[in-house]
Amino acid sequence: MTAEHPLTGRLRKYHSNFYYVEAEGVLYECALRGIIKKEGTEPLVGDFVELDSVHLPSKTARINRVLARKNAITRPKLANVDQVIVVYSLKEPEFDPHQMDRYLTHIELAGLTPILCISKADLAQTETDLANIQTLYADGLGYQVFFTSVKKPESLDALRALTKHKISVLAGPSGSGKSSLLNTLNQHLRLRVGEVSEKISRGQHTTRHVELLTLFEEEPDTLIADTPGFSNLKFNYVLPDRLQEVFRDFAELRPHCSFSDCLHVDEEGCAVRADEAVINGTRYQSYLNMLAESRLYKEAASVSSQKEEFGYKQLDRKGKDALRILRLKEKNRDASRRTVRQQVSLLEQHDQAEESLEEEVQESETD
Ligand SMILES: Nc1nc2c(ncn2[C@@H]2O[C@H](COP(=O)(O)OP(=O)(O)OP(=O)(O)O)[C@@H](O)[C@H]2O)c(=O)[nH]1
Ligand SMILES: [Mg+2]
Ligand SMILES: [Zn+2]
Repeated sequence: MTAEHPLTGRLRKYHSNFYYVEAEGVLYECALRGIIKKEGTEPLVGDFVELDSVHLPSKTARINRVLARKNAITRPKLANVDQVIVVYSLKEPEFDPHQMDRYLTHIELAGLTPILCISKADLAQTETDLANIQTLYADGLGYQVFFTSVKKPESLDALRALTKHKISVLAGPSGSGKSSLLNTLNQHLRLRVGEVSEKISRGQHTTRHVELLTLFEEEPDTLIADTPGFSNLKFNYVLPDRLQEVFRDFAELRPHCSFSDCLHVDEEGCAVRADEAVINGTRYQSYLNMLAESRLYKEAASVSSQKEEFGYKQLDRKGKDALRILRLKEKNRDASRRTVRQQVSLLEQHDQAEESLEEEVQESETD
């Protein structure tokens, strides 16, 4: 390494305020150059970074620069990813199509095509359990769907083949069996796995950090990220038009809607709604739930940009009115459901709690 050719590597893990960077076969424990923190451009696991102050004997260095990334996902937080595999168990925890749709949509919004792994297939009571999922997601929507069980390691073969020479991420709820899958692919990994009963009663996460792992020494370009489980993905970061765009269910009919900005709810001349039988009812309900969050986001965004233009007082009121009307609309649609506003705020609280989880764990581990 010279001044013209500084050492670069890939960030594998962030833990207890240290960044672990793999460069030329060595894992360096790295601190971050102050300016990167100041600018708020901290690297994500999967990022390529430039190192300085490299000290080989102690395997320490400093991250001097974060190189441009080709993509990034926010939950779990990773950069430069080739594919995301959503691991959702058939049972324990019970398969939830609305949650699954949230994961799929979140990944599509990041510009990636999700792959579905339905784990714990050994817990299927009837063949129909599996067939229904296959019909909806594979035959209907064209996603790749794999059914796996760690009790039948050969059930992982097809999934394993798909990960070769790629950077893959396992995402999904806590307890769905992400770490167990990796342990089954390579017993030497010995990742911690949890007890389902414990998780349900205590809301425990077994995996605490995102980590990019080399699955097999002889295949250094195959990397898989094990990640902490999460749920309650919210869609208050995306505009409604973009949301409907990634919903592949609408792809064929969308061009025939009368209005180009149709959101396929109750607009006149909507081709998607013209024949209710065309779109799966469960999927459509998932869409409506996400759309409600996305609309709130749009309202809030437009109010805050107007505030900048026209001054605050007047528009504060306008913004509150907009939210109140939305709330009422939602209430009318389903009186028994919590208002979307409340849902969003609950999700925000949940998210903050999850984000502080890593810090808490780090603190308790260093105690
Ligand atoms: N019956 C059955 N149980 C499984 C299977 N895969 C995993 N489990 C069990 O599910 C539980 C949770 O597995 P983990 O691998 O810790 O789940 P995880 O997704 O990594 O969870 P987090 O790290 O908290 O996100 C463990 O008790 C596993 O033994 C499977 O294929 N079949
Ligand atoms: Mg795990
Ligand atoms: Zn439409």
